[in-house]
Amino acid sequence: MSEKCANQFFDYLRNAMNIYNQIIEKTTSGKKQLAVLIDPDKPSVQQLEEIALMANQSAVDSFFIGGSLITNDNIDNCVKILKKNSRIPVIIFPGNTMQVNQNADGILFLSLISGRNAEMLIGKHVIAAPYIRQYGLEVIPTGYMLIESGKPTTALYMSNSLPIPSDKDDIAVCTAIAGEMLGLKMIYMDAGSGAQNHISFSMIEKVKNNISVPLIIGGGIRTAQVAKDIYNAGADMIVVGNAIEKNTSLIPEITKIISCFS
Ligand code: 1GP
Repeated sequence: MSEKCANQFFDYLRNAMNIYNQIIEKTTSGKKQLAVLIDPDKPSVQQLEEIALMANQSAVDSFFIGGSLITNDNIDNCVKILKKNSRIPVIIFPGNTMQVNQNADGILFLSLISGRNAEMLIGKHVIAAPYIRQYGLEVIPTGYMLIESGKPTTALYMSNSLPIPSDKDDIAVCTAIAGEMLGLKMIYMDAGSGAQNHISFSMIEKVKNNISVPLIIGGGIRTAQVAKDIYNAGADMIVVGNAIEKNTSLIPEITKIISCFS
């Protein structure tokens, strides 16, 4: 095979297998998705290996890794352990520019469209862009919306932004529509890690009915029943962190529910 043909073949494979294409393919075929959120500060090597094993057995769709405030320099180590123990895509879910990691598969290029903090809308992105390009990470431009969830979360405090009030479905809908119009490829509505209340079913349903890009829902999802209700409301993907850290058997419980949708 000539070098040109080989390059074309690898480009084809890269495009065919990229993370976003897989998310779109699953979303359009109605397959619900689960992302397991790893806070790099928390798990031991043994816990990470256990989560990876459980995720492999249950066909989890993605690992998200990152956090609004990280106090240990452990993200690279976590990415490497996940990559060593699993073929599930590892996607950076960055709380700030320091979390960009060259060993991950992709990055949610989050613009905090619910807030009016210019740094979170575009400022951090300017700083991170050359590194992300250099690392060759797959970039998934994502409209990130923080929703009020009972008490202030770390995400809210660290982002220095106001959340969308939990009962203002119209604001959420208009924000998501604007995000899609700006060209963002996914909408991620987050009640924040450890949220007291998850996002309301009515808000999820209304946003889903008004956008065509995949809808991700996270924050405060603690049981398989709530996961099921959130999928029913219209989420294409849910993100679960804290509850899985406490109880890894929630992974197969949720993927069992997903199999009922397929
Ligand atoms: C937070 O949506 C994620 O950004 C997950 O939240 O840790 O509450 O599951 P939890």
